[in-house]
Amino acid sequence: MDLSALPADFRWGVATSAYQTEGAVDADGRLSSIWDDFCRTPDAIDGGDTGVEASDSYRRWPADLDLLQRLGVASYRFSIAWPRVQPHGTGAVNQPGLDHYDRMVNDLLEVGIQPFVTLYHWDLPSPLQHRGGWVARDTAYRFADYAGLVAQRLGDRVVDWSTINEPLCCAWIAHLEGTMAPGHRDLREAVHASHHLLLGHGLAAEAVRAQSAVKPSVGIVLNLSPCEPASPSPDDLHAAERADGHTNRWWLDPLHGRGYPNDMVEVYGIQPPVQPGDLEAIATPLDFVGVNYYFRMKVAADDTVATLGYRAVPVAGANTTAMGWEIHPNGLRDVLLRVTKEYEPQALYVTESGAAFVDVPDEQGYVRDDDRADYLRAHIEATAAASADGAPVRGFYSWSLIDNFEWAYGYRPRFGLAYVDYATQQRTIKYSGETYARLVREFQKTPRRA
Ligand code: IFM
Repeated sequence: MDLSALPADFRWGVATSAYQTEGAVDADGRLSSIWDDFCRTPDAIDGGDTGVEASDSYRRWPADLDLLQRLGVASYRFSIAWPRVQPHGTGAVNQPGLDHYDRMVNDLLEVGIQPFVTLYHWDLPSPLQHRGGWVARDTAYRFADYAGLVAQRLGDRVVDWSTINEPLCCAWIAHLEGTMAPGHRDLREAVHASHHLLLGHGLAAEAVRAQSAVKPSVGIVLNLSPCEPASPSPDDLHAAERADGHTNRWWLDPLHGRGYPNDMVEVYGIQPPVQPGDLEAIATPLDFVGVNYYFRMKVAADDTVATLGYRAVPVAGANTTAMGWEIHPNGLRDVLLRVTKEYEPQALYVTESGAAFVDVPDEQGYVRDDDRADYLRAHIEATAAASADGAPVRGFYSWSLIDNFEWAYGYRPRFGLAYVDYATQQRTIKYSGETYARLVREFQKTPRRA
């Protein structure tokens, strides 16, 4: 594998999020989040699964730290649970909740692993949802307050911060498609939520900068997909532009000072509720853009689909993961180069790349997941290819450290580099995890350009 284009200080990491892994939903003063509520909604989650236990990471942090060390990664991207730190979403810090993350940061630094903190990975405190959630402008201000409180405590040691993970999911999937918390289906709500998420990002980024004792590197994490027409017909070409607007440009444009794309405002027929100063706040300079990449989209025009007028079509003959997502590593190269060319970011991180496959553990709990190892290698190669062509990509985070709660899909899809036996919560590094550890070791041994 040719990784020579990657910089010498390229950062190898793994990622998780709080609600997907922690469990312990009542511990140390934590209160409910919208995902706890959504999991109680009949038929919302496959198999009626919930995050009540998840991978028990809140209590098993030492075991997860041990895995991180065995993988030899330089950085751990994890999220902080807002409902642990500020259980009501406002007011004073719940110290025991924040103490947990303080300990994690210290433990990571002690073994030479850089913490990469995500402030919001979807677990909005329920009391804020009762006041309108992200549809309400006030939530953006509450998010900035929370971000400032966390930075006040951790910002003397944490350098890398991402504000929001995948605003696309929080706005479109959670408020338009209705399959993520809070499970609404309302275009106006979705557009308003999208604006308040971006505003929350901008205000929170400034709060982190104001409260950190060491100079922070602050960015946002977007799930981006190349959007390609299913055929060369003009209708499909326009459909692909709309898909790109909805998936990529709606986020990238305002974050880079270009405001919301007019073509999409027209498609939605709804103006985002922009107030004076908002677009400037949203366009606060980004130290990096985090890219989560899972699949490309092929789209065909379809008048029967409300508002957007397109549908995703399967790619003939494509290999797919257990999620049914096409395996297309070149799409990662494409999105990294596209962001580089059109938005000129300071730095890029691949903040998530990974795949669910059907894992069959042997008697010792070991999973020989060649499919996931191949996937990993191919996406790392695509990252190196983007770097060779000029993308300022500084790190790669595999999703995920361990198997965890895959939202509405429950526990069936497994993305981990380590297998979790949910009956015992025992972790066993899979073949893909060993492959990643080997690759990281080899990379560190090979001399490279500075
Ligand atoms: O598990 C999710 C994660 O929470 C956000 N990015 C995509 C992953 C796989 O679906």
